[in-house]
Amino acid sequence: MKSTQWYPGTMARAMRRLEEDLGLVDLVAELIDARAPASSRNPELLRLCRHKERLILLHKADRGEDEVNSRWLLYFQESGVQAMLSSVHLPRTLRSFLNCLETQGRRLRRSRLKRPLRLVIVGIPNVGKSTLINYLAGRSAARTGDQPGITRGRQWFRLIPGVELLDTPGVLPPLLSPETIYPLAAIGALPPGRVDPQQTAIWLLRLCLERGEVARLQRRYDGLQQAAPEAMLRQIGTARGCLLPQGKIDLDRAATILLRDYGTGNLGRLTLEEPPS
Ligand SMILES: Nc1nc2c(ncn2[C@@H]2O[C@H](COP(=O)(O)OP(=O)(O)O)[C@@H](O)[C@H]2O)c(=O)[nH]1
Ligand SMILES: [Mg+2]
Repeated sequence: MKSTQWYPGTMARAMRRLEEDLGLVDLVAELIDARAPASSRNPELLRLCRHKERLILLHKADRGEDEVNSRWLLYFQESGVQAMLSSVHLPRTLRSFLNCLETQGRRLRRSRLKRPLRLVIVGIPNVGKSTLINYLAGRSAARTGDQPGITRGRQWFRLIPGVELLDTPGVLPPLLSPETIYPLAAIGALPPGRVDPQQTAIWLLRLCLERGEVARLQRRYDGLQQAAPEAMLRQIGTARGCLLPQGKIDLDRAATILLRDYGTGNLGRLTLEEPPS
C-alpha cells in the first residue's frame, strides 16, 4: 500500500494536493526525522509556504541521541526557525507542542480573524506523520463539522479549543542527492529496492566506526570484531547464519538484518547527521 506513494505520478498528485492544503492552513508543522534532520527535509516546502507560519518537529526524538537532539534544536533556533522535539513515546514533547499551538491559537482568536488556528502536518514518507496525527486525533474528542467548499473531503480535528488539525498529512518527496541517499535509506524513507541494502549497511557501519560507536554493534552481534565495514558485515552475516550454498555469506540478508535493527531501535539511539557547526 505504502509503495504506491513511489510512483512519480502519485508523488506529483501528492504535491498538488499539498499545495491545496497549504492554502487552507495558518501553520505548517514540518515533521522531520531526528536521526537525519538534514536529509529528511525538503527545501521545496520552504518555497511552497514562504508566507506561512512554520514549525519544525524533530520527530522520533526518542531515537535520536539527546545531546545531538539539543544541538539540532539550537541550530534551528539560531537560524530563526521554530523547532521542537516530538515523539509519540515522549508525551511531554507533545504536551509542549500543544501548548505552543494553544498560544498561537489564542493569538489568532484575538486578531481580527477571530477563527481557529488551522494546521497541517507535512513531511517525507515514514517520518511518522500518520502515527502522530492518529495520536493527536485520538486524544481529541471532537471531529469538527464538515466545511463544504473549503475542505473537499478533508476532515479537521479540534485538538484543543481554537486549534484544528487537518486529518491527512501533506506528503513531500524526499530529496535525493549523494549526501542524502544513505541517511534516507537508513531511516526507511525510500522504497525497498531503491538503494542497495549492502551499500547502505556498509555506510552505516563506516559511520559507527568513524564515531567510535562499535560497542553498540558488539552488544547486538555476539563476537563482532572491529574491522573494515565490509568485513564487519560478513561477520554479522556469519553470526546470524546468513548462509548461501557452498558456505558463502548472504550479504544482502546480513545488510537487511543490520538495517532492520537500526530501524527498530535495536542498536540504541543513534543520530546519523550532526548540525552544521
Ligand atoms: N520510535 C518512534 N517511532 C515512531 C514515532 N512515530 C512514528 N513512528 C514509527 O514510524 C513508522 C512510520 O510511521 P508512519 O506514521 O506510517 O509515517 P508516515 O509515512 O510519515 O505517515 C511506524 O513504524 C511508526 O510506528 C516516534 O515518535 N518514535
Ligand atoms: Mg502515512
